[in-house]
Amino acid sequence: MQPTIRIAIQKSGRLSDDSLELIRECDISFNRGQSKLKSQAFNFPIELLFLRDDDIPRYVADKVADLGIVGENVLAEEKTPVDVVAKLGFSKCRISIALPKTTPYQGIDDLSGLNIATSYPNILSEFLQRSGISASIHEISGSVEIAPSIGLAEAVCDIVSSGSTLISNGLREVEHIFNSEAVLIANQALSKAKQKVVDELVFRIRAVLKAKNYQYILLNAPNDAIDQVIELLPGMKSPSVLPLADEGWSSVHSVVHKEQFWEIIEGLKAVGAQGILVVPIEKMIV
Ligand code: PRT
Ligand code: ZN
Repeated sequence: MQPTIRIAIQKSGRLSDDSLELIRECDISFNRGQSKLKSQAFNFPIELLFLRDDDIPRYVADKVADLGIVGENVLAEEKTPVDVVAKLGFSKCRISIALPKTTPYQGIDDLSGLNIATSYPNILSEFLQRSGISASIHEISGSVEIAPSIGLAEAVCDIVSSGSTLISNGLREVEHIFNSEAVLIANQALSKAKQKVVDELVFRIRAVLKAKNYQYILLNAPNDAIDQVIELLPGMKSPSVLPLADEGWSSVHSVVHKEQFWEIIEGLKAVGAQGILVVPIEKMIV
């Protein structure tokens, strides 16, 4: 019998919805009561544990959970010994240093001697060391953005996503020091049996994540344009070409990367493709 693995997920916050959605997209079903601390999946040997995000790396390192989903910022700050199994592509943000917009800034040397407020003292101190800058770090646990206006610090180092929090506090981003997104982490000493279940889950996650970047495309094209169509549509291996009942025409099926999509469509129209259908892909195994 397969052992049940445990995955730690943020109880409520910016990582929660996307983490749960990813598990559901892997066709794993579970009930989540509002105040529940754990939930057992019905159709996969996994239990979900709902925790504060900052506690997740420690719980995984201590084997209370086998896996966890957490931001790279938390991981880099805590330096907990866990394995990063996969980048998950959501909760993207950066850690930046910001100054009051009235403070002149020519370059990184202007940070020398400043008092910088942050909840990320380790990430900040590594950056300062790397850059050869000597500055004071004032660690605070929240509302970092108000530190300059209340006279607590001359600069801040905090998470930025849209940048609107900085702007509304009269601050300006001057150095972008760390990039983060949600990652799947694992305990470093999983048993063979648990590793097998983890591998099964990771296989599903990769298939779901890969599919998010691609779309399936179907179109009709005159036979004399097929070579040009194929050149435009690389596909996973090469496109499928099927004859249409209408003589002289074929149907072409392929997969295109979302980033190249509109460019490719223009090319396809130009060589005579018609009836172009584009459908989302749920899972992609290559
Ligand atoms: O309660 P718990 O401890 O579990 O949650 P939390 O409050 O510590 O974390 P939460 O839910 O706010 O964030 C969880 C993770 O989401 C973070 O560790 C990051 O990896 C990621 N993330 C992505 C963000 C943001 N975007 C983000 N914008 N975390 C925080 N912010 C905050 C930031 O601190 C600042 O106050 O949003 C503000 C800036 O946002 P913009 O859009 O105005 O720039
Ligand atoms: Zn937290």
